[in-house]
Amino acid sequence: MLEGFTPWPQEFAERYRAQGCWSGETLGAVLRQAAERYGDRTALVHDDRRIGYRDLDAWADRLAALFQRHGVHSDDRVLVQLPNIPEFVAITFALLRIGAKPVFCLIAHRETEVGHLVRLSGATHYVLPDTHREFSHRDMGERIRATHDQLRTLFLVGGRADGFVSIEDTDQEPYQTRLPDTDPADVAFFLLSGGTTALPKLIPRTHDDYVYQSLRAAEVCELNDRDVYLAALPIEFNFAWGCPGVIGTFHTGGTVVLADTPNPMDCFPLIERERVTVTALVPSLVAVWLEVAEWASWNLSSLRLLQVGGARMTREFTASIRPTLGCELQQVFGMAEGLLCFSRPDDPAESVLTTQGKPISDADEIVIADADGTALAPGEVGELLTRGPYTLRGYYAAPEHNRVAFTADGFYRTGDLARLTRDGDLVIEGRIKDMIIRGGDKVNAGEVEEHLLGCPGVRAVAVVGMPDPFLGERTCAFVVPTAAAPNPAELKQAMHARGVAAYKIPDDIEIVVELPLTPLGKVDKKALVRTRAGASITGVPS
Ligand code: OOB
Repeated sequence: MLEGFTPWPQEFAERYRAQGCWSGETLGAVLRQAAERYGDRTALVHDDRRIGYRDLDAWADRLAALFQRHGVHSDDRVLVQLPNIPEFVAITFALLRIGAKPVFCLIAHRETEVGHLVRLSGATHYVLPDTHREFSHRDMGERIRATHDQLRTLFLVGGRADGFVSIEDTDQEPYQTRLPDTDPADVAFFLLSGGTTALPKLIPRTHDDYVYQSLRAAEVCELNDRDVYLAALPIEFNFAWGCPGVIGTFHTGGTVVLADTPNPMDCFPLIERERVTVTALVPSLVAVWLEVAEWASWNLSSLRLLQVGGARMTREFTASIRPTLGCELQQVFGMAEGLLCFSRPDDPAESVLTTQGKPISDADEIVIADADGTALAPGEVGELLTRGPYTLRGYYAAPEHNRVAFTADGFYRTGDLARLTRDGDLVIEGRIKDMIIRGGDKVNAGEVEEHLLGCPGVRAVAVVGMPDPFLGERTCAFVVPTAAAPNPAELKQAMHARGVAAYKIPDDIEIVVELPLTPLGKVDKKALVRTRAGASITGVPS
């Protein structure tokens, strides 16, 4: 077992095996089996590239050999920062096959975030694109390597350069990696937490837990080998990777179509051309799809199921989806940490419109608790706590944080406020964690505050989410300056210069004389939101 990983207690592991949740299959084997079963059926489509299951499997093997040749070993952590391209999938399977642990970074991450992830994960290797959207990842990689001695090899996708290994340099001869004796109960890869603390944490996902999650999600969505899943969201996002996403589609032999962006102008032509049947979006993107669908003439009739999750929606908004897009809505409450709740195809129409459904596994345990941890009755709003066969038991190498993030009996404290309906459906009512859901991105208020405090001229700062008709929430920073007041544009520039991902730079910065305080002397963020929020929003509530 990887050091720093908190496994499930033995009693639970035995239970999940006995209940048939954990099958002992590894993720590397999922693709191998799909290649054996589905052969030349198309596994992946991107632009004009179409890759069959057998070819994808063989490609992953050649890449596994390349990684081994360049010193990637079992248990090594490898940062993977790539857009939605077939290489992402082949490289990840190659790493899984040799027992290395991919750490999924967002493509938007810059030096600050990537550097943090290198240190946190102890990564020794980094896979990156040459350039993406006019940003030189290669230059950023050089700079990060210069300050992180532990980073040994940088693997470049889509280019060649001195000091980098090109992933095109695989041997051509057929090669089949002997799947190493991977322990299915061990870490397969790492996801990033949206974060309840200032800096993102690493979420270890095991083979057992992720094979089960993606398979159950595929079953609930009734996926079969004729389904075509559009990966509109970035595939490093749990939602698009395994809920059921890419991995769930591979279980059932369907086809995954990779979109470059989730914008309708990219996705609608793909839906028409590839006869896409299923996709997943966050609410702020659904709003854009609905607008464009009103006038666009692409044929979207193949779409049978739209999964929507990641942020709250009003009933008015959910009710507009089916009439406009002509497909079923599935509400999804999910998190990189584990628990997934889905509404089901045969749920009553009203509960699909107004609830986030039920957990995908009978072995998931949910408790709604008050501030003292006492379980509340159905209908009462409290913090959502959860435990189950695919919900983590500890963040990677974070013992102190784990003491507060979990209850004594291993329930994860989600930081979400929720209630259960009489039928047992989950309804998310708000959050107690200090996080902003800005469109599809989770922005940690504390992290942005720390960056701003590091900028010249900032004495105190509070970052809050303000209602926004397009993003759901936008990030607003209230800054108390030192004697020389910085101007908002300079502050944004200063954050940018620190190498922070663009989506974390506040949308609005307001210079204030002081911050409101609670009776206990803490910054009163609720008061800031109450007094500053303008017109209330209609579509996507905060
Ligand atoms: C998904 O995952 P993360 O890890 O980016 O964010 C998790 C958090 C939740 O704790 C909750 O605060 C919020 O996102 N959230 C929702 C929600 N679904 C997630 N808030 C309200 N309503 C919902 N339906 O966001 C994610 C992962 C897998 C599937 C879907 C979403």
